[in-house]
Amino acid sequence: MSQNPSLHEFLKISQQRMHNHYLPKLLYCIDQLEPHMLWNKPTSTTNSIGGITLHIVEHVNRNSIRFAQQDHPGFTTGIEDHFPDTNLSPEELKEQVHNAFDTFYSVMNTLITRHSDDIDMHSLYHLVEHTGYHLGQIVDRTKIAVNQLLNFCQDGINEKNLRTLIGKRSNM
Ligand code: NI
Repeated sequence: MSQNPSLHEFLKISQQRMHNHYLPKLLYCIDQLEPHMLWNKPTSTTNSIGGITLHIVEHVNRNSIRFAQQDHPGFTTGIEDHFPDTNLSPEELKEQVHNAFDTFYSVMNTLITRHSDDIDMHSLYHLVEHTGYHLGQIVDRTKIAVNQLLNFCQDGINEKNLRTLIGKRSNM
């Protein structure tokens, strides 16, 4: 079976954007913060950076499970209120992030090599968009907390490099 070329490229873009853009930015933000800053809430109705991170992790994990098992029945509860305050150490939090993003990367690899056209693009598009949305919150909060700019583009995390990476891998 051969995969629709556009679908194949969409899988690759999603995989690499998650792993080479969002993952390093998220880890970088966690590294900038003092441990207590991760769980600090600016107001009583605002989520902590750690809580938002675990919200992202849960969404990534759920998608990995569903993309790995096409007949998965789905989850009965949503994650819209899932912003747990666990007071994990930065190392423990980063380990959860690493595990979630690494698993997602390998699940995408399986889908790419399986050459199936039966992919839930709605969920994949939502996952990438949702991760970017909440990562934006975390980046903004981190900038305010440490009172400095975070120069991702200058450090090589930019669209040009991502395109180059995807182009190279696609030709392999
Ligand atoms: Ni959300």
